[in-house]
Parts: sequence; structure tokens; C-alpha cells
Amino acid sequence: MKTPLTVTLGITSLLLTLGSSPAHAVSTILRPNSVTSNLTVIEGFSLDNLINQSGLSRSYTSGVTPWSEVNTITATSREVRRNTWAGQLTSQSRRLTFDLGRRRGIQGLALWNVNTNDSINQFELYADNDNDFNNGGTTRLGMNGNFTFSAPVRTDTTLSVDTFSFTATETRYVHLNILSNHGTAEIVATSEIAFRTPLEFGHLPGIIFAVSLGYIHYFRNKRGGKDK
Ligand SMILES: [Ca+2]
Repeated sequence: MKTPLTVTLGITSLLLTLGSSPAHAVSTILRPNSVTSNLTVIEGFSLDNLINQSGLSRSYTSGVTPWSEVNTITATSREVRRNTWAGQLTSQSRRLTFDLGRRRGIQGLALWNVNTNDSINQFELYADNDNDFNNGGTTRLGMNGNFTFSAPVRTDTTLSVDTFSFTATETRYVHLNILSNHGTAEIVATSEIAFRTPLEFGHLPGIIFAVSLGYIHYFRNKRGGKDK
């Protein structure tokens, strides 16, 4: 009987594959590789401060630390040069572009804001497979018809994180389009930004691999006329 053996092999492969990659079995915090902006940086408040974990109460390991721990991480300081990014609001378009390094699955965003009126308020997110916002091919990210996100004003000195969810998407670049801050005329600022990886993108390659192994085994047996 070849069918039971094929099924057994398929299930065994599936369990081995899933079992051998526990790091992918949970949703994790993902650090972007780099970030750029069309806004002029306020001297000293560098863009890198957005993704270098500066000012966070504890560090996370990108792609490893479970997303469930994101609420335990706070931004420990106020808007200071070594921890936060600040840009001039002189342009009509106000955009941060994150490069994830390669196509990655994402389904959420963590934003540690600043506790001043410079802080980001409303924003939109776009997935894009090149780093050009204006040449089409972008997908607006959101969920249940909501595509505009809003970050509340923070008054605490220990800044807790705000998290935002959207439909799981695979992309390399994410554009964060800043629609408003909390009232300052000339400056927008925030402390740190990271993404959330979804569960299903971690599992998908393993499942495809396991199912393929089962089929290869089945057809080899069939062609060879073997009946193990
Ligand atoms: Ca920071």
C-alpha cells in the first residue's frame, strides 16, 4: 500500500519541518534595515534613531523577540537628540520609507512616539516593492475599511508603545505617509518604529516543503511501480 506510506511521510516531514523552525512559529518584532525620508532632518535628531532601538527600555532581537512582548518595552526618555527623529514640516508630502532588506511578511506596526506636540498623529501606510512612492505599484495598508491610523498624544515621561494592525502583506518597502502631528507648526518627531511579522508567512515555506516531499515520494513510487 503506497498511500498510507506517502501520507505518513508527508505528515512526518510536516512535523519535522515545523518542529525544526520554532523561531518562525510566533509573530515577532521586526526591525527595518534602514529608513529614509523626504523631510529635512532637524540637526542631531537623525533618522537612524527611529530604528536603532535608542531610548528603548530594553532591546529586542529582530525576527526573534515575540510580538507579545512589545507592550513591555517603553521609550525611556523625552525628545532628545540621541533617541528620537525630528523632521521639518516644510514639504507637502511627509514621508518615511522603511526598507525591510528583502520581501517580508508584516501585519502590524509598533510606534513609540514622543510626548510633545511634535509627535506623529495621523498617518497612512503603503506597501511598495521598490523605494519609489510615485511610480505606482503601491498597496495601501489597513483593515476593515480603515486606512488612516491615529497615534494618541502621549503625556507620560515613560512612553508606552502604540500598536497598529493591518491585513498581512508581503513587501520590501513600507512608506509611512505623515498626515498630521499634534499641533506644532514646523516639526514632526517620533522615537522608534518597528514592524510585526505574521504567523502564516513563517509557516508557509515549511508547509509547501512538506507537501512537496509527500508528492515527490508518491510519484516516484508510482513511476517505479514499487509498492512498499
Ligand atoms: Ca529611538
